[in-house]
Amino acid sequence: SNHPIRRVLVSVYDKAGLDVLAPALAQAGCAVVSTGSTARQLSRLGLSVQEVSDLTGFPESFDGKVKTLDPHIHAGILADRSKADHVRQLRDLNIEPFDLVVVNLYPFADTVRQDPDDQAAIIEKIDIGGPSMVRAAAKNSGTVLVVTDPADYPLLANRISSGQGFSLAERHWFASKAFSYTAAYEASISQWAGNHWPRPESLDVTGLGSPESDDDAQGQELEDTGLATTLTRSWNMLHALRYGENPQQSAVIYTDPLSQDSFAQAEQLGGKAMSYNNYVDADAAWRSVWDFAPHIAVAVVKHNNPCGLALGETVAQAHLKAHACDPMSAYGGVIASNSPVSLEMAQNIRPIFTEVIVAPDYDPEALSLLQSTKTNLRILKVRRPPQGTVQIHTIDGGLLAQSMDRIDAAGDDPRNWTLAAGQQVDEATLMDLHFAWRAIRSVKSNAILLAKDHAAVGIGMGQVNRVDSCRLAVDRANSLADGERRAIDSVAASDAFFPFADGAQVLIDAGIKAIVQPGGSIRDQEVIEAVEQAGISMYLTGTRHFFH
Ligand code: 93A
Repeated sequence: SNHPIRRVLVSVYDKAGLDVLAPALAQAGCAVVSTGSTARQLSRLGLSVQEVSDLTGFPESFDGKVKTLDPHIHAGILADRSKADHVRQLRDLNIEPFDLVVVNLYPFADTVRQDPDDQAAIIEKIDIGGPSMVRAAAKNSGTVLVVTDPADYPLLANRISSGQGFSLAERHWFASKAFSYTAAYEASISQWAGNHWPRPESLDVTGLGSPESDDDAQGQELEDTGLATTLTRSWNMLHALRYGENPQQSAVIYTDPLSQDSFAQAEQLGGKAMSYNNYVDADAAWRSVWDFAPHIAVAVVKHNNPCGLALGETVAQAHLKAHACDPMSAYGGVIASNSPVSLEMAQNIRPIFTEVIVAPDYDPEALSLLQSTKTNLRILKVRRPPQGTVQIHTIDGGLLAQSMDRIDAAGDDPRNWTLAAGQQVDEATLMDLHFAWRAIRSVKSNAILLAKDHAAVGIGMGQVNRVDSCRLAVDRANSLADGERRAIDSVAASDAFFPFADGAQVLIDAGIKAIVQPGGSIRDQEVIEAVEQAGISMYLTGTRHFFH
């Protein structure tokens, strides 16, 4: 079933590798048909080619928008030579079939990345003729070979020169690759269009939601987050990772072809290759520090949870305060900063075993210190704050998608908090409550965070009841080597309401001075009474920040 490759159609935007292909085609004496600038390039490489316009008798027209959209091309790709009837039609119509189609498409995603708002330029890069040829050739892979990836040219050239051709199974594999290529291409276009062309008021239809859902407002809100378009998103495989969460799991990292300078596209300036867990933890840390911008914030994250989080006058100070929260857990952690890393901070990190550091930039002396003294430390530079708007969670046979939780709800602004118990606190205490409330967003539920001077001092996370999270937070705050009881006079934040007074009582007994929590439990009154009785203050936000 190895068809000899005699007649070839080449139309490529990316001319890379044609120098590998042209000599093989020439040597094998293939008849080559090609579009404008591809034909010119192949001629320069010493190959004689027939211009598509010569074959079709129709000029490349409308700025090249109509080049290969012609039966002389498509009949030549689609005719099934295993059918006598098709062979007869080819002869009657005087059309010669193609054995090989080599195409790559206009660079749509690259053009979006260059300027997502240059609509005219982007639309110009929606390739029509290219995908048509690729899909036609892939559909007819029973007889036609389609090649869309310049990385495959060396193999292709080799088989052509040796006269070996390709087996049916091989043609099928290339066809499958080609379908993935056009599918990803369409997905990029759909994603861009979905983000840029929202449904106007004049069209009274909701693209999302079940037929029985009459909640138009919610549907519109979901569309506005880009959720619907995210579901059609194509991803670029960046590379395979050594393994997944555990060595027996395989793993790959993908990036969004339309975004740039994102965390997934971090520039690595030193250290070993990033692992799956490194990516998970560093992403969590990176996201948490940006909840505090424009203030300087540093987070230390372990197993997707902060074990330290603090603001500082300087980045070095913020790091020292974050590290001091739980120095034992910080061992082998990930450090994220929302401000450039200074030499002083780098000097402080030097003795601490750290897996990853991620920051928008590094002072040159800081970078060279880290690079020269901590050769295993993965040093990541990420140019832009987190851009993500949608979170996806797979379930068996499906997936859940939701808009990203941010610190921008009404209840995240202290001016909208309700004082439910005790006196209004002073300005400094209120600022600590505000800090604790922002910090709790990053902590896995059930989450309790104690804070002092814009720094976490005790974090209880991931427990299956809130009382244990309270105990853990207090215990961490009070278990420093020097015996200081940091829970005393700290403030506490809870990511969701207290279902009973018992958790709050643990905090009260530890000597905290104020609590911020969403409220909304049917037993709020019990909690309020316990707090009243202790003579401390409690604010209700009305917003919760579960993070599972
Ligand atoms: O504008 S198009 O959608 N119209 C076409 O008929 C057509 N045929 C091929 N774009 C078309 N192509 C694309 O042109 C190919 O996919 C390829 O990317 C590019 C090659 O053109 P040139 O050889 O002039 O560089």
